[in-house]
Amino acid sequence: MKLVVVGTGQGGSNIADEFFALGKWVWKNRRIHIFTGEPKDPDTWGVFAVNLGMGDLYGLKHIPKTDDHAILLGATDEFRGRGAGKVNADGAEQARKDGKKITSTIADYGHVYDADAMLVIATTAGGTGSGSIGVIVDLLKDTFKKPVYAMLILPFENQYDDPDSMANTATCLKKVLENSKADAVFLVDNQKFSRKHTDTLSQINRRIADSFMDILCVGEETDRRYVGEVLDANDVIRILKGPTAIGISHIQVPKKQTSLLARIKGNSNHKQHFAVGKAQVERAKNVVSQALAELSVDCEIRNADGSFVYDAESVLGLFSGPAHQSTAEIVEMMDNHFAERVPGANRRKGTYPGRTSDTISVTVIVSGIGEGVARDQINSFYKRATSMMGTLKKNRKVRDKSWVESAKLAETLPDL
Ligand SMILES: Nc1nc2c(ncn2[C@@H]2O[C@H](COP(=O)(O)OP(=O)(O)OP(=O)(O)O)[C@@H](O)[C@H]2O)c(=O)[nH]1
Ligand SMILES: [Mg+2]
Repeated sequence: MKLVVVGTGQGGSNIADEFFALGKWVWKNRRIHIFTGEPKDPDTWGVFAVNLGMGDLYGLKHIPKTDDHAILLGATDEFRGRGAGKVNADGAEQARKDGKKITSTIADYGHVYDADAMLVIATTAGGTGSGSIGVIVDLLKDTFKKPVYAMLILPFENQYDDPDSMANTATCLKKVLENSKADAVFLVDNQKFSRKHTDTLSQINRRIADSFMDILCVGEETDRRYVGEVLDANDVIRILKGPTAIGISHIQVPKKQTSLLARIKGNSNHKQHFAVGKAQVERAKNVVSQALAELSVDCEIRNADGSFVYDAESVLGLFSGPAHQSTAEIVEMMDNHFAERVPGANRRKGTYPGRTSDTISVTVIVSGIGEGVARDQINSFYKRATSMMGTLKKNRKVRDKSWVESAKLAETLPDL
């Protein structure tokens, strides 16, 4: 699947930069190109960073820091490349004012005609990214008429009591989920991606981008040795709709025994062979369950007895592993597991055999999410923001009033 990627705001641009790094890795190691542009010339790739802050753009490691890929908004306005300072209405306004600059840069340097889809990424808690993403999504949809996906990075738990972060997150979600032309919205919870307190943002960004590796590669694979049950760009595009989560899980498996002794032993003992097959399926089943647990945002419905299911329109699973592990039995197991866990959903499945010799991994995408933890979390952002904004307004009024009282006490003093 070939993408044009646009990161907006600092976090959004950093993640787009990490996608660029991933693109370099898969080109070098797999000879697969996942962006538009000339594969051998990264300066032409369709990956862009949009920002109000010049400083944020200088932090990029891979996206060229030139006018053709780093798009600076508000340069002629009062912002002068300083950022939106957490006011996302300013982020939205500047993206609207500079809309032509955004679309013409992407039209001139994005090779959009080659793209299967466009992905716009932003964090929700800041000003620039959270304000501009909805505007940019709409601009791209209107201009290029391609599938446009948004990726929203939700705040860490320790930001839940910060009024600015909540107001920005809630207004961004409202715009992108309810009032934008995005074909689907990937929800990514920063908290879920930070496994330890010591995790850095760049480690989190890398995990986010890496979740997309196999799903982007599989349809572009041209080496026939690695083509399994094909899952191409259209299979993915057809299921992506509304709120969406992606998850990936890996496990190391023993390399296939190839020594003469091992082969003689294996062939002479069918019982053992059968046991190994069963263990293989069991192991793969754990990876499938783990991929659901590792979704970019929690979205299960938890039952009272501790079990859980998912409410979604579609679910897609991609099994990738050594060729001898990608058996029909394993694919059937994956499909049955999804049928059980995401009842009533449309199911798509594919395999990507042989690209790795000692790792199996499962990528899962759940799209058109309905009831469940994700929706509860979004509702809670809306409620928190509404209540915090109300409290801020009330407190401001009380404070202003108290200063009026102070000014009264000074009334009879001489003016300087
Ligand atoms: N995953 C991830 N999260 C980030 C990153 N940078 C910032 N964040 C988170 O996103 C929130 C918003 O920060 P930024 O992305 O810098 O905000 P911005 O869009 O540039 O907006 P302003 O700086 O307010 O104009 C922060 O509070 C962090 O929680 C990043 O590189 N990766
Ligand atoms: Mg910023």
